[in-house]
Amino acid sequence: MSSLSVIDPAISTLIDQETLRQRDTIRLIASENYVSQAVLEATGSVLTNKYSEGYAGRRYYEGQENIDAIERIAQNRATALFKADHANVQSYSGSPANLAVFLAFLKPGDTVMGLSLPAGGHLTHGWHVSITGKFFRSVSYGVRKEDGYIDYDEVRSLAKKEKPKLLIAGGTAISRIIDFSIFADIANEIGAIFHADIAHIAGLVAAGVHPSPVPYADVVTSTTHKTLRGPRGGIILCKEEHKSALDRAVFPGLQGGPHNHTTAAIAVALHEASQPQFVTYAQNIVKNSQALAQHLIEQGFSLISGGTDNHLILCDLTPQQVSGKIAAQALNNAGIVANCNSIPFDPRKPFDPSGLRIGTAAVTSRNMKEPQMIQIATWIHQIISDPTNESLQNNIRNQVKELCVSFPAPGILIADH
Ligand code: DSN
Repeated sequence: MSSLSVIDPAISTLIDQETLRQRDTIRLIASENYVSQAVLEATGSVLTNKYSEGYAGRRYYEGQENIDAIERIAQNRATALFKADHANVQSYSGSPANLAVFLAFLKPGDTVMGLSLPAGGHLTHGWHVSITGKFFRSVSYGVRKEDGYIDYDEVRSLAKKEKPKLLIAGGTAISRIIDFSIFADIANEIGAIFHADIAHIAGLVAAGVHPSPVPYADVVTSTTHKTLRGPRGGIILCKEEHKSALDRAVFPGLQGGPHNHTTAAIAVALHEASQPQFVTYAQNIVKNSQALAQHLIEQGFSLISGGTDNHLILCDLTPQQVSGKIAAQALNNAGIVANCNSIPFDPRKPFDPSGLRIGTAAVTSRNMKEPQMIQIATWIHQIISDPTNESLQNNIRNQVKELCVSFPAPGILIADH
C-alpha cells in the first residue's frame, strides 16, 4: 500500500477514483489535457519543499543550487521554443500572469481593451467581475454577429476612440486563427502595449500550427497545461526591454516563492514540446478538431464561425432547443466531458448558456483520430437529441469506456479495466 493510502485513505481513494474517471471518459474540455508520466513525476517531487523567492542567482534563501539550474533550464527552453527574448516561468497560472502584465504596465484606472468574455475572451482581460475590470477602466471588443469572427475594423476604431494603454488579444472560446500582426499595428497606432494571451493555443504556437504572436507582441502570457500539455502553471514571454518590469511584477509584485515543482514540470513539458513528435501531435489536434466539427455540422449542429482552425469548437445549441448546461450534464452522464459556454450575443445566463465548448487536445493525446471523432460526433448528436434518456446515456457510457481501453491516456498507468 502506498503511504498516501495508509496516511490519508479518504484523499487516496478520491485520487484513485479521479484516475479511473480520467481513464474511462472522453475528455473534451478544451482547456484540459493529459500530462506525461515525466511531467507528473516532476510535479510530485521534493521540489515542493523549497522556498526560492527571487530569481536564479539572486535569491533570498540559501540552498538554491538545484533550483537555480532548474529555473534557468525552464527559461532557456521557453525562450528557445517560442523564440522569445525573455521568459518568466514563475507565475502560478494564467490569471496571475495576466495580472503581472497589468501591474507592470498600468496604474489603477488606466484603460485596457480585450475581447469580451461572452464573445470568447477571458475574465482577466478586463471583464467587470475581475480585478482587471474593477481596478481598471475596461472596454471590450467583440466578434461579428453574422460570422463569429473578430472584426479587426471594430477593434481599430474602438481602440482609436478609447485609447487603451493595454490592448489584449486571445481568449478561451475562439475557434479561428487570431491575426496578431493586425493587433500589433493597432497597438502601435495608438501607442498601446500589445499583450497576447495564448493560453489555449500555446501548444499549437510552439509547433508552428498557429501563427506566433512573439514577433509582434510586447508581452505574451500563457498557461502551461492546455494544448502545451504541461503542469498547471503560467509563463510570460516578453521583449528584452520589458523584462525587468515583468519580472518585478511577478516577484515581488504579486507572488512570493515560486512553485519549484511546477517550474521543473514546465521544463519537462517544454522539452517534450520541442520534440518533432509534438509537431505531429499539434497537427493532429487541429485535424481532429476539424473532423469533429465537420461531423457535428453533418449531424445538424450550428458552430460559431462555422468551424474551426484550432483545437476548439463552440456549438450554438439554440437549434437543438437544449441549454448548454443540460447538454453538458447529459454528455457527462454518458462519459463525454465537455463544458457549457456562453456564445456571442447569448440571450441566456453564463451559468446555463446556449453553447457547448469542445476541444480535441486531450483526445489527441490519447492518439484518437478521425474515426473516433466521427463516433464522438454521433454520440454527441444522440445524447443531445434525447438529453433525459438515461438508458441511452448508460449504454453510450459503456461504449465510451470500451473505446478508452484502446486509447490509453498518457500518465495514467492503471491497466486493468
Ligand atoms: N478555465 C480556462 C478555460 O477553460 O478556458 C480559462 O481560464
